[in-house]
Amino acid sequence: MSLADSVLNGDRLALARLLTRVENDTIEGREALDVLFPHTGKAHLIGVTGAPGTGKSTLVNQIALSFRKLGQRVAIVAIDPSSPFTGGAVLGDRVRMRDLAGDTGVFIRSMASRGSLGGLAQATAGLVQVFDSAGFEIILIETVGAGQSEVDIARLAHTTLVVEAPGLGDEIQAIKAGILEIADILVINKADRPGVESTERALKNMLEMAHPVPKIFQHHGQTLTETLPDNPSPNASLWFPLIQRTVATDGAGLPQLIESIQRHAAHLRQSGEWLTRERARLEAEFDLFIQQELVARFRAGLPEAKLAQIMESIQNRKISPREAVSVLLNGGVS
Ligand SMILES: Nc1nc2c(ncn2[C@@H]2O[C@H](COP(=O)(O)OP(=O)(O)O)[C@@H](O)[C@H]2O)c(=O)[nH]1
Ligand SMILES: [Mg+2]
Repeated sequence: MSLADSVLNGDRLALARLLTRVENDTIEGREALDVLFPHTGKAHLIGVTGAPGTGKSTLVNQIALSFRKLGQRVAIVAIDPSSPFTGGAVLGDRVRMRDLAGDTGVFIRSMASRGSLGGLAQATAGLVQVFDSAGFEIILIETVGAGQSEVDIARLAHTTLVVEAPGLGDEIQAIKAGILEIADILVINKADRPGVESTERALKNMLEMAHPVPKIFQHHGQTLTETLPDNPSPNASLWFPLIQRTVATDGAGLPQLIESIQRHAAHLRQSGEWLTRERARLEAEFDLFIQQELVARFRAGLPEAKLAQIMESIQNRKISPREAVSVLLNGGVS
């Protein structure tokens, strides 16, 4: 039986093996993904991002436990650039081991972050497809909030949680608008710590700047002050990010957070946004493979000597890189 078939049959050892092949982008991994693809598209992908130490791993563990109580199967993909021997990663992982170990409804996979950001997002997408086809209904993806890779991974997720913690002060001010734009739910974790109020105030202010008042609410004849705090209704086509307080170490705020996550999923489905996002994601994946394949073919058909000659012309400023490609694609070098 092929690895892909074994995964579809619920074989955990085969699942672990296939994840490694997909992560390493082997031919066998790629072919298995082709076989598994028709079985994907069912899972709810939840991205959890934020600065190191905000409590993401602890929170992911709690979210996983909550969904397990609802009878859903949960996969966790943790992308952690930090050494396994330092920082909060180990502790978070230990928490996971203790609470989730032995539960066959849970599968945890850590992935070292790669040199190339594109490669990381692609590898993550592959792992997620494997879990999705293996019947995991909830897939949690933990990333350290550090820039473009988070934005790429958020594009992969249906629902993105951005985790903050009180007491980071200036760092909150320094959060790029980009990270706020990808947040569907802003979690203020460590709500047992002082400074929660001011953190929440700062986040609200930033949200209002990042998300200009949606016009749709005026069309519905409602005043904005009435609409914004309780928003969104599941039918609204726009989603104003929710702010949720949690204490991941003892589970406070978790039921409300889970409800918000489910509300967001319902919103995506009812508004049609679920399909729109999925289509955009699949199209991006399609584009990526076209690029990789065409570049590989083009370079393979270009003799070494010719490439050297072209590069020399480019370096001597006789022809621009863009012109060189254009000339090559239209046959022959002038
Ligand atoms: N006081 C408090 N500590 C927390 C909370 N959540 C996590 N922590 C602690 O914060 C540290 C970092 O947590 P971790 O989950 O590894 O953070 P990550 O780096 O964002 O994944 C650990 O010592 C956790 O026990 C919380 O809600 N309150
Ligand atoms: Mg962590």
